[in-house]
Amino acid sequence: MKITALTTQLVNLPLEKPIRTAIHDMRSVGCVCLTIHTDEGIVGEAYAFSLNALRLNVFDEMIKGLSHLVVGKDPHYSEGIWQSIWQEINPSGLKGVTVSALSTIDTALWDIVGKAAQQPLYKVFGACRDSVATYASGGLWLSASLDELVKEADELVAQGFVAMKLRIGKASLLQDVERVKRVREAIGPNIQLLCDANQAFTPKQAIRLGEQLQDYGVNWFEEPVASHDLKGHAQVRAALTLDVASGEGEYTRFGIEAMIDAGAADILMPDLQRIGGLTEMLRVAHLAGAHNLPISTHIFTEQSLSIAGSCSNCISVEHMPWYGRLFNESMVLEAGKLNMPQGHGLGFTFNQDLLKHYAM
Ligand code: SMN
Ligand code: MG
Repeated sequence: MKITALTTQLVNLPLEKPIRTAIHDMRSVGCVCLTIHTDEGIVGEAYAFSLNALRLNVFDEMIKGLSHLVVGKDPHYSEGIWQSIWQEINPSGLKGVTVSALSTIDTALWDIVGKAAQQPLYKVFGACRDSVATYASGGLWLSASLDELVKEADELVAQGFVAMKLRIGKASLLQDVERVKRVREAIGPNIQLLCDANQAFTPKQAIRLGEQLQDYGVNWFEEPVASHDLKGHAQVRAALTLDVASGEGEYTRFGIEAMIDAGAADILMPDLQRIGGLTEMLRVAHLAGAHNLPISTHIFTEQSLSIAGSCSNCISVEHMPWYGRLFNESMVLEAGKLNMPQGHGLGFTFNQDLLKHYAM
């Protein structure tokens, strides 16, 4: 089998309403939808995204600028292609948009491998489960009022979620505590409540707040401090019994390794676009496993399910509904868990009508 071409389609998916975290202001998500074509008619599909579709062309150019290392190759040589791209991007940097382009190509290659094997990818990788825990992440934003938070939390429970994530990082500790309290009262003691501070705090602020969050049965405290402050993460982690989750901003196994070495987190959260595709995600999952650490994948829900289905230390995937519109197939939530897709490859194929509708 030979790769014949890489093509991209750029879309901008509007969000229902503008939303905020401590550091993001979001109105839409722009996606570069990549299709890798082969001489046997099988295609591989994956996407990279940028918030509000800003600088999306940079991602597009970076992906297309690697075509010469992909076209003409057998897609089963995913490891060889990964290494040749890694070498090619070295002068431009081994973090950032270069790695995002590598990630997108790598993930699309694996989609082809699964389709050629006529198996869902989690079985190609070596399956360990057929469904995985998830948590609702598409609500409870920092921009929501207290009443909106309670309403959204009720809705998420009604949709069948047994875990959900609240963004924190308001101007005062009291406000954050009040928001956590109100959501906990709304959902009761049996639903997991995760808190994501999106790097809002200094280590001392995070420890003061974390001590109070513990009283509300918060199940993890995500990115309590600046993502690059690994020492600060470790201080927060040592001071609290609450689990610290972090790692969405890290690139490749080298970024995750630094977090592990620093003792920065109890739960590592690799992001498919930043980590280096499914090839590197597998490496990172196994690296974490070697240190007895769990991972929980960051966004990219559909595209990360094969990791959750094949890495026994992957405890959950983040349920982010933003990208569902891209695909013909839908994720299936049952008893609070997401089923592994049974389609061949990634199991999610681009909906061409949608891509045309939202084309940039
Ligand atoms: C997040 C993800 C994507 C965009 C903004 C914020 C957040 C998360 O950190 O973990 O879901
Ligand atoms: Mg986060």
